[in-house]
Amino acid sequence: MRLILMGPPGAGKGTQAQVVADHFGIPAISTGDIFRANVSQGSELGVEAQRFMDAGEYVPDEITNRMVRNRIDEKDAEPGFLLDGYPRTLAQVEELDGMIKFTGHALDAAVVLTVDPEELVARLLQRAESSGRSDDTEEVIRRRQEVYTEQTEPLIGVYRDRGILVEVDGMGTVDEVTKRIFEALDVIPE
Ligand code: B4P
Repeated sequence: MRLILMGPPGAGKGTQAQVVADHFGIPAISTGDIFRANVSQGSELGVEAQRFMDAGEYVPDEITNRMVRNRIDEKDAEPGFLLDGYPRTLAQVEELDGMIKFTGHALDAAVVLTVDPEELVARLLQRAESSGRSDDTEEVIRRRQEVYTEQTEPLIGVYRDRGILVEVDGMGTVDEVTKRIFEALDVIPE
């Protein structure tokens, strides 16, 4: 099972990724989490990534692609994986195509969570109260939304054209959204 989970900042990707991945017995690979882990370790990658994340910009494709390639090469990802927050640009789509082709498999589905814009900001501002995330300020949240609209929204059409897009309503409680994701993926064999 090879899945990607997409959606604007605050749509619930990170929240849903682990539950879905656990269900299928595959690792949830979150580019945001890997970047944040590197930032807290003070690694070279973390230092490089932090200035982009703090500004609400995407980390350059070259850095992100290399990081995902290394992660997917790990043994636990052999049976499959769920990518949370990757790909986010057309260049990343192409890179992922290459990685998946190399495994001799195909991408099973691209799940996109849709949430009203006002709800997205409300969720992230609420998270800001406890997360300590430097990119959860109102100004940076707005910039993250713009970047998503410019660079990531076009990817929805790409996966729709390939016939693997699964659109899920991300409004409502976490459990309601999880249930909808499983219903939508029900057609895909485990
Ligand atoms: P991410 O960590 O992916 O940040 P995100 O888009 O905000 O998603 P996240 O998973 O954290 O939030 P979620 O929607 O689950 O990326 C952070 C940064 O890393 C990017 O801005 C970029 O700089 C960099 N980056 C990451 N991937 C990259 C890539 N591929 N290329 C380049 N750069 C990259 O949840 C948000 C909040 O909503 C949470 O508090 C959650 O509890 C809450 N929530 C979730 N579901 C809810 C529900 N149903 N009801 C109420 N609240 C809910």
